[in-house]
Amino acid sequence: MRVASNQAAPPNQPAESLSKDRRRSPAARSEPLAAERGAEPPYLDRDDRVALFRFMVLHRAIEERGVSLYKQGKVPGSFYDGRGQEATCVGAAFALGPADPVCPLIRDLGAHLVKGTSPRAVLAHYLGRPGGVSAAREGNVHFGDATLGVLGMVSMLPDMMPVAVGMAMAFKLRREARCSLALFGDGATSVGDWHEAMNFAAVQRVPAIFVLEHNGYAYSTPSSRQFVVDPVERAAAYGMLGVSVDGNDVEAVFDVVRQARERALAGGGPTLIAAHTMRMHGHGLHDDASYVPAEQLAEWAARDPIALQRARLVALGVDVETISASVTAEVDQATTEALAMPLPDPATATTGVFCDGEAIPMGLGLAPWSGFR
Ligand SMILES: Cc1ncc(C[n+]2csc(CCOP(=O)(O)OP(=O)(O)O)c2C)c(N)n1
Repeated sequence: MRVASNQAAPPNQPAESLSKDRRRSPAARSEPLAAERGAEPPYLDRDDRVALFRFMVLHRAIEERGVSLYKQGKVPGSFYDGRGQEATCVGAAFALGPADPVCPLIRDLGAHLVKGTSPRAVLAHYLGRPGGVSAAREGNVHFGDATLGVLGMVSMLPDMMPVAVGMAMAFKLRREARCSLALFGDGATSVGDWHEAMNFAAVQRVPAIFVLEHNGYAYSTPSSRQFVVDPVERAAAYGMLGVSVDGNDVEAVFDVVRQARERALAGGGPTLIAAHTMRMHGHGLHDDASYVPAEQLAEWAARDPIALQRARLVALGVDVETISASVTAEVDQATTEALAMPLPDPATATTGVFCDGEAIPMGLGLAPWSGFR
């Protein structure tokens, strides 16, 4: 089910709020307007559809490299990836404006990348190097770059949801045309904070978007042993719209989040989006996911989000091999540079952990905007 658009499409953000180093200048576009594009999905031109594909490929390639480095003993701690869930985080982040903050989970590297975090910084973070995101002070997938509007994750159960609601409340009180977005797993929906955040957000009609990554398992607990009613149906009980979407279809995810954002900025309050997807690996590398039936994984493998977008682009005549090769080269280069960085000085271990000066403003439009029309 798709959300019906509730207003004419506004431009995503005023042009003056766009970062100078944004990925592409809207003025540089040669594509026709959406209304003239026929078969193309609304708001996405060919460049956008390619960008969505590239971000997903980059997400997967960086994590594959992370797994390899982890197995070589070069990544401290444990390692978690989002294989199979790339479309949900990439599609959701792509629909945000440059000043809209996002609270990603450990599975959502693509959201960091869309917001402008560099592969080099991510790999350096995995490797514990000072050049990593937030100087590699957190666990290897708990990171965020506040200047880009990406919040480092506290926990996924669902502690970032009240944080997203708080930010949205601030935007409402300050009358800023911004919204916040929180991503969380189905395990989070059984915890009290989730209900408090949903209720408060609906009562206050804050501009927040909640994206549930419904991957069927909370760690090893299948959804059937966690809830009887699909969590998306709870949205109505709180007084907000609940929408289900194919979480492996990056363009569909983009579209529901885009519409939720329009609604939020128009004062229509929060939206709960349930993106149905599959975690193709265990909770972390220490978990072999032997509790997941092989047939279930095979079914989802046949619906791989990257393969789906790839097929679309091939039909459009896009040279996907060249894109994939450029991603590999970018990750190779980023890995080389990250490995060349010195390990941190232990004396600096607590530097920057606590705020000892001015707080960093949260994503004041510095993030390169995806730039969809
Ligand atoms: C408050 C809190 N309790 C427990 C944990 C340990 N823990 C981390 S992830 C997880 C399950 C998460 O399930 P879900 O949100 O569905 O995410 P998935 O692993 O399926 O992607 C648990 C129990 C935690 N991180 N924080």
